[in-house]
Amino acid sequence: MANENVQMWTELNIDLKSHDMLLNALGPIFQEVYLSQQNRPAGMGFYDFVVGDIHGIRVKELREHAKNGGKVVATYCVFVPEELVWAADAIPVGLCAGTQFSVQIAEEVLPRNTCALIKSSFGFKLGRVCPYVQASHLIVGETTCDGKKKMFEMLGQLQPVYVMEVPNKKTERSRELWHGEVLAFKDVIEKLTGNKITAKKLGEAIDLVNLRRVALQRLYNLRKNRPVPISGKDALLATQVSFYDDAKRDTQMLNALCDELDKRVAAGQGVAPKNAPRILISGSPMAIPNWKLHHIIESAGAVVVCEESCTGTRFFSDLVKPTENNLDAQLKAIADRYMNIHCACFTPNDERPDDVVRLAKEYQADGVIHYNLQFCHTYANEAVKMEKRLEKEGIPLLRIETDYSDEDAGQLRTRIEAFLEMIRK
Ligand code: BJ8
Repeated sequence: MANENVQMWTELNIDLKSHDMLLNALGPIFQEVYLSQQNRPAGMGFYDFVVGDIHGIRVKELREHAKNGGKVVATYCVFVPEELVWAADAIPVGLCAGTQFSVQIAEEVLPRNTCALIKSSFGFKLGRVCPYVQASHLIVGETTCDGKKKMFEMLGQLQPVYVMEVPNKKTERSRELWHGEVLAFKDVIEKLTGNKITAKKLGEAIDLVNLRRVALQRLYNLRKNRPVPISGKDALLATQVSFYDDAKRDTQMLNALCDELDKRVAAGQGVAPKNAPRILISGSPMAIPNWKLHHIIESAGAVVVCEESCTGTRFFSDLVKPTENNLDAQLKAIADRYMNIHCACFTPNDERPDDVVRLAKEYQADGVIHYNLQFCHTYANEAVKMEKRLEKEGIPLLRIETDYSDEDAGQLRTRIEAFLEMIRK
């Protein structure tokens, strides 16, 4: 198996030496963060297995698909409508961008004062250490923030890139622009794959992705219980894997995990004591293997019950509304659904603090930790607004700005412990 993988990575032009270093670093981190947890649901075994062979089995499936003439489309943002990719018999893959390892590679080219997510994304390509990037026929970017826009220009010199224009406002005119972008994306995917997207195929793809969203909603709803039946770390991992696993299998595995959690809830069984502080995290997405903040919070005796982020509720809260079997109506429903993602790239974006207040109540959160990556101006600015809004609501908030390195771990631990102490009183 290991030899098979090496051969596959060689064919994908992976830098084997660097890649070995990356995988060798991941193992001990996963052991410390995940496998050391007590009382985990048995259903997490699937996710442990996925991470254990993170660049193996799934990449092999993508390669098989490509050998049979299929295409692989890589994305970085939840704004890219994956339904259109599935409908053309291509496979979408949400690329990870959560490791300091690739940040260091990217810093040879990108300005240091760029957010870690952008640097990590670019470093994976520049260093040829990610088989998912290498196996993709097209990378789809978006104009959500300036750093990403400019990074995609450089990425386009190394691999085919297409950029969708995400508007910055939520006006009627912006919605029309976005609708046009969705139509243009359909043409791009049809041209890439040589397959026509029909109403039948798109209807099936909408159902496929909606079912996965419903399964994730189910998982998150279970976290509203006290005691909470699954750790924040495990729920985060299950969400992260949903970005690149096969959607049908992923839905099955999520539902199997939820069946088990239902039983835990019925038996009053939790992963933390009933009175453990419950934390809602709000802010930038956390791509694999970015588990830093969850690990610090949960090691300090609290439990993360919800993430208001694109690796959390923004990924699955809204479904594409069912329409008649008509392509125009389906494309409009897709455009409408995606415009409901309250990313900080929008101005104004008052819906996001509204969401956080609502979620904090629904999940019985004792406090909110606002998380933004260093050098991300949109989320850093929204943190100021969020702080004022939550103060009015009487919900404690801690603002954290960090990156992927471990340099500030000690300082973060001290601040988080002090915050938890304050909440406990
Ligand atoms: S829809 S949150 S996934 S853009 S952290 S790269 S904003 S400088 S990630 Fe995002 Fe789509 Fe929005 Fe969600 Fe720029 Fe900020 Fe970095 Fe960011």
